[in-house]
Amino acid sequence: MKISVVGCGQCGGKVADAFNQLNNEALFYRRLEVITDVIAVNTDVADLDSLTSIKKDAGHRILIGSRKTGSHGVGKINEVGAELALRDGDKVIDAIRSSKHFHEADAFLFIAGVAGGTGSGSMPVIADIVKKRFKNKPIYALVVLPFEHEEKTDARTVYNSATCLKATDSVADAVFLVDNQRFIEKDSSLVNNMAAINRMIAAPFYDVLRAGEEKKSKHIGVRLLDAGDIIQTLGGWTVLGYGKSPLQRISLPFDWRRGYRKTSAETNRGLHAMDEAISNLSLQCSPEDSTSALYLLSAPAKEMSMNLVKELGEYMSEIAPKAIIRYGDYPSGGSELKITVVLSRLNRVSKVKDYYESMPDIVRDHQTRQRENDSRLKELVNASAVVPSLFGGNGD
Ligand SMILES: Nc1nc2c(ncn2[C@@H]2O[C@H](COP(=O)(O)OP(=O)(O)OP(=O)(O)O)[C@@H](O)[C@H]2O)c(=O)[nH]1
Ligand SMILES: [Mg+2]
Repeated sequence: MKISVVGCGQCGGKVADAFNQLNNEALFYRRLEVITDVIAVNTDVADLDSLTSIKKDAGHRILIGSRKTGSHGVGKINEVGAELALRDGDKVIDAIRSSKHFHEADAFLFIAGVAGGTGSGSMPVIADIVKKRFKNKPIYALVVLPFEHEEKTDARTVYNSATCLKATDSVADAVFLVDNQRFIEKDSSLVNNMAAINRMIAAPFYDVLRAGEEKKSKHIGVRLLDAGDIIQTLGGWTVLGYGKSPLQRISLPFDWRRGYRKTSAETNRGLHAMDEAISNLSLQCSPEDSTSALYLLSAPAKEMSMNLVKELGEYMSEIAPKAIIRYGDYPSGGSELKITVVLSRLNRVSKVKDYYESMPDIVRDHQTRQRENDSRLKELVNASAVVPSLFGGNGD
């Protein structure tokens, strides 16, 4: 499946940059591409300059609202991000239209961090403009949720997250939820390594897209996961997980047919990788709440038997009993068995619900603070009434 990627704001741009790097690598090593173009949109010129692999021209790094922000960002006010996107959205449409391979894209992927100002405000607005202009391509969004410490220290973080999530859900055909906090819970060394996190976000997604685009027969699976499967699976709130198991080679001379021992070792490897994928979901949620799911098994061809595929299918339907399950196998090289799981059409996502439910308190607190602030300022102005003015005075 081929996609056109648009990253908004710093986070969106950086994750889009990671997608672009993966695409360059796939082109170099495998002569295949799944991304037709990658565009970054920002109000902050320094953020655009810090990207490493996205093409440098004004059609790939698009600055919006520079007159209003002086090219320095919107400082977390996502309403301003939305307003500027509405005004300058045509720049993105022009860039998409002039992209050479755009007609090959099966869908759009919009990316943003929900907690900032530019990406959070502009991404849903740009996605909406693009949706109206290119009606026949599905719109997917990948949204990055903030770290816990960001939520705790600043109410604006939660405000931006809730408003962005609501707007994105109303525009996108599917919303991939990625929780930054999950990455540092698994590996604290990632705290200061955003580039590594971004690659971990993009890589499994890229694998799922790539499996159906392979051209060499040795990389084409028995059950190819193509654009149709992915589009049919995706809808509404969606999470993605990734797991792997090392392959221990059994190279006994008489191992010419699949004996019981090998089969069970192979199955255990598969189930282990699937367990890891489920416990590594991009946002904590219950697989039972998914009504549409897919998994991609990738390993060297000789490590993937029909029995393994069958066992994984049965296991997946135990984990997500209400879901229609699609799958694919992807014969790839390497010394690992990898499984990527997508759980879609989730009907319960407590993290999103928590954001929404905390809004009344946030708005009330904000209004109270605003009133307090206004009344204190008024007291100061009143007190200043007895102080002579330096402007337009009579000079005596
Ligand atoms: N995973 C990941 N998260 C990021 C990255 N950069 C920022 N974030 C997260 O994104 C949120 C902040 O959004 P940014 O994208 O920096 O903000 P912006 O859209 O540029 O908006 P303004 O700077 O306010 O104009 C926070 O929750 C950060 O933790 C990144 O490269 N990767
Ligand atoms: Mg920024």
